Amino acid sequence: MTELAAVKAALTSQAVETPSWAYGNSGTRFKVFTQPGVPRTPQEKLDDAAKVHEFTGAAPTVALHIPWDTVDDYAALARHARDRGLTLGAINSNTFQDDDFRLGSVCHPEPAVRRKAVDHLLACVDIMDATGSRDLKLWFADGTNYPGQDDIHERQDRLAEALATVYGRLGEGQRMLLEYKFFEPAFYATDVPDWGTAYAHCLELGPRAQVVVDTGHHAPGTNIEFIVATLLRRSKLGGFDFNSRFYADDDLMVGAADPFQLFRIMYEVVRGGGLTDGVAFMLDQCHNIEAKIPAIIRSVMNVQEATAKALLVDRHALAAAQRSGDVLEANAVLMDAYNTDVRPLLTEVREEQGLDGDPMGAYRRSGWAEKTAAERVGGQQAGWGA
Ligand code: PSV
Ligand code: MN
Ligand code: MN
Repeated sequence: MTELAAVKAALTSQAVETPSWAYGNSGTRFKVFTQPGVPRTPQEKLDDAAKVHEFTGAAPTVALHIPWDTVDDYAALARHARDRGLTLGAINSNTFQDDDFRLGSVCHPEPAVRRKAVDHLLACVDIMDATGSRDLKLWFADGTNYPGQDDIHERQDRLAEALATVYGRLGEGQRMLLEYKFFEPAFYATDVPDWGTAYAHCLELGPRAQVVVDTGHHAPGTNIEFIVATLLRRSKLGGFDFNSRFYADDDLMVGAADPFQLFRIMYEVVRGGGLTDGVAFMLDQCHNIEAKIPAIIRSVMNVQEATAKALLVDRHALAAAQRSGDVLEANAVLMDAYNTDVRPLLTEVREEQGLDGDPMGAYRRSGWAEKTAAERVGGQQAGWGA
């Protein structure tokens, strides 16, 4: 295979998972804006996700959030997805919207509350069995607001115990992905604040527990690509929650604020073998002021562009420059790839797959936005950012 053919093959096989909650109405803590044509049911969210896949050819799976996407029959929901060329992706648990979880969920001081949280996580694994989902994605809002509020050490023990119970319930081929976030909603001590804490728990659990890197969950200036390289080196990178941020957990379109950072991350993914290693490339975004489906299409394209640039890095030239200590040349090799306009290449890749080379235009021309705006009245809130 020529080098160009290998790059094209890698781009064709890359899949980006879109989140069900990105299709619903969302906002900030100040205001949820409603948009015309927004889905009213989990099924309609899948109908919209199918459009993203139809025009990009690169978004075949959809993550669910429980209980936001509660249905009576999950196997039927999986069939609804399959009928539209999709499969159901990660099941995201939610232990942060119940009064009982005021002081935490799996780290709560009371055993009965911890049990309730663990029962929810086990129910999520039941859902995975019905949907055929591979990944259980865990993000805990647990933490404390004041020094002395609870015992930090003991909260880690409670967390480890809960994770071990759920890990033991995973079926063949299922994984547990543990997400970290440095602050919010807790402000003094978050129980899973960083990749190191998540990594330590995953290491203790076993090979099917891996870390999720949400790109919005770091302090400003954090070198996220270093974290990616470190986790990949130990086969502990389960996936990404992609989004972009200017300040904190902004949940804006991936690659919008800092496309160079996304390129640096994708370079480490390519370098570490993450493109073929089961790493899940998920979006975790909300589109509060922009039209949702085109924003998700744009996000998928942004991931593809960063990946294409990362694949174009001349690894031999880079290694030679690095070995000879040629700092400027090494940097130039990387920047050459970053500064390449990969849009014509991606247009070609799409056309070779029988797709329109311009996914944004193709979606606009499809009339889906007008059709859903006329047909759907009373769209569902995403559940997040309310
Ligand atoms: C938390 O901020 C988070 O990033 C977690 O991934 C959640 O699952 C997601 O937001 C949606 O609540
Ligand atoms: Mn996330
Ligand atoms: Mn987040």
